[in-house]
Amino acid sequence: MSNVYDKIASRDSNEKEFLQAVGEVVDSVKGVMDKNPQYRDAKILERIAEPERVIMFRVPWMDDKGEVHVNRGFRIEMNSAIGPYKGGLRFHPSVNLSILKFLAFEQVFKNALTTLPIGGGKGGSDFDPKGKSDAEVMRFCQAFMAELQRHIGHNTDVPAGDIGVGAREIGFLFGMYKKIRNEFVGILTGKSLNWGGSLIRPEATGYGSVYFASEMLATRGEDLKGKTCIVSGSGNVAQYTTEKILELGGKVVTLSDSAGYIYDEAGITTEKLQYLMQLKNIRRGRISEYADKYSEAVYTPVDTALDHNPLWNHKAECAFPSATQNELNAKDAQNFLNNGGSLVSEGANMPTTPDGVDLFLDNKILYGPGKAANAGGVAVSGLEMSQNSMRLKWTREEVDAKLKTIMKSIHTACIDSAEEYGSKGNYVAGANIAGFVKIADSMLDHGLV
Ligand code: NDP
Ligand code: 2IT
Repeated sequence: MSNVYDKIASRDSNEKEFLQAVGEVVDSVKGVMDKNPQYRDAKILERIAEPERVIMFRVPWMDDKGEVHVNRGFRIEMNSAIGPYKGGLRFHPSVNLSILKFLAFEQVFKNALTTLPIGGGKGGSDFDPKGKSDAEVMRFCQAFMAELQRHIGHNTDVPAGDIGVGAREIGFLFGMYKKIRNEFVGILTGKSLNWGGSLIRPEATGYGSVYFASEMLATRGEDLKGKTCIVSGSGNVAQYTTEKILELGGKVVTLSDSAGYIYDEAGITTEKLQYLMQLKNIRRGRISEYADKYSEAVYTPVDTALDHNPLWNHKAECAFPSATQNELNAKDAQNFLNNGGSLVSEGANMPTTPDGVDLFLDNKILYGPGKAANAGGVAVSGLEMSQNSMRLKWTREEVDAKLKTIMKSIHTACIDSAEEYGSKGNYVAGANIAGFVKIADSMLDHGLV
């Protein structure tokens, strides 16, 4: 690849996911760098790929039996050129520096695309909330915030949820911040409605991903009505992606978790989705239970011996990967294409491996990369911050309308930037270029800091 990439790769050689995310952007912006020597002179790419600050800390907590545990906490403050650091917290045993740096790096570009004044960051812990009691989760969140509170602030860094961090965790984290600091401010988004949350924030990532898909389809005179869709995951993003697809007349036939997936050929109905939400959000159960409840659905457990995931090998026009990074590889992409698949909208961050992305681009299907397609979540987080600052609340309709407008403008920015740099119809190039130029110009304005 390029000189810049080689330098980053040799310095962070053990950070596989981070290098994957950086490599894609470096590739996309080559033409921009050639046309704009000022970016090269100011070493903008090198600076964007280096976090402004990385905070790592010990999180000691006690389980219900009185045993002490030590987890590792992180906050990556990646880039503040266009606003306070903004991005989620992930609690998952796989969390490490590479994963959080890739997420923080992508967040910088995503946030720039939202049109809102938010910089990029990400954080989390290798803590696994699965199988823990509410009291254990609370003690962990309190221990995590006891340190994180020193580093965040409503004008500095505003975390939110991600995998393993939902309304329950945000509540415990907020409570601890408020107690330690004795101030009630919008230092987190994804808050509950009673105490500063925004309407539509829980729905925003899933709804936004479907709005982005609708925008892509509209370029070909199509819509979602009657289309069969594969959705992966069964958490926040997957649930509201499914809800919006159903509302727009599409059919969803799959959902998954880390243990396996269900295929429901008849289609997931509103009633079945209600059951799923109860199952996942209240009972915290497994997706296999969906097939126990609805006998028409088939459950397939994960088979690690396979070189592909059979989830992506069902006949469908549209796919909405909404679980995690690198969940869809080249074999899966080929299976999806062989079955007539023509649209992918990524609710998850970086769910497709680079060779899978190449296949989608080579076949010229409608492929919306995560940093564009899933930006609705952080966009409504930005709107939550605005409402907190005003100490006012917009209605559901107002927030939804703003979300739609933002997704439309992200789509337009992708199309326009791709075309300007000779990659017509390539949303990956478009998203990376549009985000990059905005951040790069802001960094130039600020001088060498
Ligand atoms: P949740 O924790 O609500 O749900 C995550 C879902 O993905 C669960 O079904 C989970 O299964 C599955 N999953 C997680 N890790 C793995 C894994 N290693 N292999 C297979 N399945 C896995 O998280 P969200 O729905 O919030 O996040 C999903 C994706 O969307 C992530 O990539 C996240 O970064 C991205 N995203 C989220 C946003 C948000 O606003 N929440 C905004 C933009 C992007 P299990 O329960 O078995 O772990
Ligand atoms: O990946 C993401 O954009 C998120 N997890 C949401 C971040 C946010 O600040 O709302």
